[in-house]
Amino acid sequence: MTTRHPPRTVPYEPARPDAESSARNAEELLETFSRRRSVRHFASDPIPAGVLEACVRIGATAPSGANKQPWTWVVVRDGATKSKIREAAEEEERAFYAQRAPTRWLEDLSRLGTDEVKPFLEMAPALVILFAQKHGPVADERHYYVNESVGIAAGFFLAALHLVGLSALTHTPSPMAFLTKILQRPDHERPFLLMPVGYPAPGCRVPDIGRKPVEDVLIPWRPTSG
Ligand code: IYR
Repeated sequence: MTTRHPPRTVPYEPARPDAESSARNAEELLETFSRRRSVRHFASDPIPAGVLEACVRIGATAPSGANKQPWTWVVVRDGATKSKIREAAEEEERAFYAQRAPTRWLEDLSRLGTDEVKPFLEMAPALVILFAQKHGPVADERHYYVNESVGIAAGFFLAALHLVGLSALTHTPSPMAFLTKILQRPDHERPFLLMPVGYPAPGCRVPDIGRKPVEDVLIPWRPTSG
């Protein structure tokens, strides 16, 4: 027998800006987000107290399948653990760049200038490791649309970082099982993203790459008549 309960509800009537402020806000946010870049060179400056926790909490406001919130965020700040993570990541990355990566993939990466050396894993003041929970702590608590949910949460988190002036890299050394081990996470959690977070190093440079024009990504659908 399935048990279905009528949902409990609360009022939701967020402030609604007038059309003009909406348009202005949208333009300003577009400008702000167009300036966001992934960073691979971090200053060692600390992150002000409370800021990173607030950004994680913003990430954790994301919508998720059946509101299961299937994520765990681990924040690493100590040098010893950062060094362990760097060492393990570089071991995987050496195998990737030397053997695993197909030529075509290496070609695509060449304009980013990435290689198997990952000093940012020690330089950044914090590493945020986002884990996706395949199910709840007890296996019969099911989670739904886990990748979609955790991906949206990561997006919220990255947006929050940018809005508070922090930078990050969405790093995916592959495979990432070493993070489960080093950070002592249970088997039902799978490492999803490793994000060094901090301020760009003085003189930081990023690859000269751009975004696709809107015409290439947005189709304003017009129904055809008949
Ligand atoms: N994980 C490797 C390779 C890499 C893959 C992609 I796709 C990138 O956009 C960047 C890097 C690394 O981190 O170097």
